[in-house]
Amino acid sequence: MILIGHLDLDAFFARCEELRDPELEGKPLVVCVYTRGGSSGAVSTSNYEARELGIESAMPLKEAKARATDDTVFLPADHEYYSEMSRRVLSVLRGHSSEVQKYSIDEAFFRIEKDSLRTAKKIKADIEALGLSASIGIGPNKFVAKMASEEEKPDGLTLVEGDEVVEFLSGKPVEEIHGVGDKTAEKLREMGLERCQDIREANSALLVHKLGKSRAASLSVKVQGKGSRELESEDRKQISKIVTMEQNSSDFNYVSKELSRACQKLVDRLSEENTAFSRVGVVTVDSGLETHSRSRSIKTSPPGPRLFSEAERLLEEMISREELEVRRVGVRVSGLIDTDRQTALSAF
Ligand code: TTP
Ligand code: MG
Repeated sequence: MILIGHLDLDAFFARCEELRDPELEGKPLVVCVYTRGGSSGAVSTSNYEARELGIESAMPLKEAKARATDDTVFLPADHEYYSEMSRRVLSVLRGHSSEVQKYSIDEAFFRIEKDSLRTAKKIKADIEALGLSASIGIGPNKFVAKMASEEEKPDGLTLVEGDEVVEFLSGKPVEEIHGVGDKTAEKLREMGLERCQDIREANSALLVHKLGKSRAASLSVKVQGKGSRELESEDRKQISKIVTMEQNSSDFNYVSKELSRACQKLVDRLSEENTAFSRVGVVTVDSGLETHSRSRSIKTSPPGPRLFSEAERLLEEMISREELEVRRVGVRVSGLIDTDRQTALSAF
């Protein structure tokens, strides 16, 4: 029986810093992204000692400083170093699995063909040898695996399969469902649906009415423990560029201008890498931090000039249909093909 594993590194950026400077170990440590020349910023992540002080990801630096003790250490984030560590972790996974999907800088899904617990233990040991620590969840699909990796953090290993799946999900609060943002969670709560089980038992016509067809469908698949198990491997990978707007907006012209900026950046990168594509998508993150996306296949080449017009069309459909208040907007291409038609691309 094929299972899916989900790996999430523990306190990743903070652990990397402790590894580089073992003197930090045992002290509260806060990794930050500074803005305005260092006078303000936000917490990127904190180690478990700092979390005990209540210092958490995305907290304004000012608030973190107010909670800090004298021995708390603040460090700037070093993405290049973390990316290198992330690559090493992926290569460990590839040594144990035939199919690996990188999901974020510190997360990946992987296919497990047999001996799931033994395989996961070996992966954890190899990651420990790198000086890092990971939590692994294993389930029949990506959604259950991801929920399971959260279960015993840090250094966790949780296997959920067969009859246990529905019960494992039943009591989980709707906010914890991966892919459910603040707004959807609020709508679900308004409907009196607080846990996965409530969604499973809810009237499906009412769910569709409140959430729209596609969101209701994907949610009900998830809570039944029947999510997708398909991993997006390297050859189906996508490239995206997403920008944060200066202000949230539901004005098509304003958002479209930002989208054009994202498209230009993407075209530059595609041009550098001599890559064409056959599918265009638009991604938005709304003011409730929920992600929306829409995509369409196109005839390949010359892709550059058509990217923005296609993306703009998708954006228009998205904004008019869902009345979005957009915070971030981006463009994504997939179905990537190597090409030497650099001139066509840079003609954008
Ligand atoms: P997470 O996996 O969410 O956090 P974590 O690995 O630090 O802690 P946990 O043990 O709970 O998994 O995110 C991975 C990294 O992404 C994290 O180390 C820092 C970065 N990050 C940010 O920069 N900002 C954020 O708001 C979050 C949530 C993460
Ligand atoms: Mg993590």
